[in-house]
Amino acid sequence: MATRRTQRVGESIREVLGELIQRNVKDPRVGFVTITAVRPTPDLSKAHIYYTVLGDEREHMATQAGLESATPFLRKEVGRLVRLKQAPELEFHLDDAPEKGQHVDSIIQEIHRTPSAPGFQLPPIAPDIENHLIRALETIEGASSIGIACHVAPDGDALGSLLALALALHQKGLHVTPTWDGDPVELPTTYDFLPGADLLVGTNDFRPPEVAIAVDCATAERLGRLQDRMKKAKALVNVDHHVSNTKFGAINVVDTSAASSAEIVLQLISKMGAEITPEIATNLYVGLVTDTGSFRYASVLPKTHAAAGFLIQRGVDVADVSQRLFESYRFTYLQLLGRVLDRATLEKEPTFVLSHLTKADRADIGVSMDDTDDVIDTLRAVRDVDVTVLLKERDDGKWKGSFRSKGATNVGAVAQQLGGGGHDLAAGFEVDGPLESAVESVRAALSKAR
Ligand SMILES: [Mn+2]
Repeated sequence: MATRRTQRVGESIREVLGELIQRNVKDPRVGFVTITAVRPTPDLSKAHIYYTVLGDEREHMATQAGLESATPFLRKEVGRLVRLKQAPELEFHLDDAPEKGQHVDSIIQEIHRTPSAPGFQLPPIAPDIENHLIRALETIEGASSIGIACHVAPDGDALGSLLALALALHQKGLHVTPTWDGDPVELPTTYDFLPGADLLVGTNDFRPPEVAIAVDCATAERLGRLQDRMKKAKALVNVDHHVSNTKFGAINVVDTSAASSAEIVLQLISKMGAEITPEIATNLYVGLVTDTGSFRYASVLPKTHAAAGFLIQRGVDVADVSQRLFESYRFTYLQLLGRVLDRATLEKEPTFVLSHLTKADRADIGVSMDDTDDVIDTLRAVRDVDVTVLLKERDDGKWKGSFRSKGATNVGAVAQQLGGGGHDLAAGFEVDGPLESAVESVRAALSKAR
């Protein structure tokens, strides 16, 4: 299966190789060569080069010999010009397809079908969770209709898990309606490349299904307006990884050792016997990579990476996904970040990094409150400081605060003191203005926490 990345690399190699052979290979044995196709292997360790050359069989053989002796030079140049960390091995094949019909394509397909390595296995799953998984499968398999919903304001794990499961059930010929409480049910810009969005149904069009599956929801409340309709199903299956999960389903496939719901969905889909297509793998990989902060959080275990390896082997274009997720900010985001960084102060007693963003800033730069979500991730990356606070002025003049902790302070508890809530490491709250008094409230709450 050629992924977009291998396709892109193949095209680049084809471009530079044609030039190189024409201009830099002086070997008189080499005739007038036209590169017809370049097929890199999925791991890019090798590229099969297909070419045609004018002349008879003797001239064909002379060209092949000439190209083979020029291969070390060509490989080095290709690596340099295509900017690959490791230049792929080049293997030249005379493409006599014009004479022999379509056979080159079938040869190529054959090459890519042959597994090159024993393959990554699915990571292990605890026996008790596997039991719940099997019960879930038995319920799902006989269902005439399956409704799946993730939580409101879905993140990468919610969307990736939802769409992967929907694609797999669809593949098995089951009637599936995936959705969430959204207005409208449309993929947020960051995730608009996720495959399977055509299966989504609107929140209002969702009817109580025979079997309902909630994904990535710690509580039934996270289903928002869909809660009642999901509960009306004959069976509600709860697939999640949150420690705080309330086991609200009739069947609860809750694995708190999983770093993402996507890993549990992967187990479910595999047990179902569905083929893990590149589309399904991409959705699940997005769930994994977003919920683990690109594999940086404490929740990451060997089995998390094993799941990633398993998915990459099934056709995830890692570079493409990373770029879309993490390098696709609009320029206004940089302007926003500039202001926040410029204003950042290192507060003492208690120690924390503080910055703020006003309503006027947003109007000035032309961004919405949603666009400011990721700013705190840059602020928090400071050495030897545990707590970071970002205050954002809302349209009504109140300050919306975000806390981040690296572990020494339970900012969830601090936020609670301020009437907010959240987790130990990430929490939020709201305080009244003006800025100075908002900062004082934060300082007071943080002082009590230590
Ligand atoms: Mn999650």
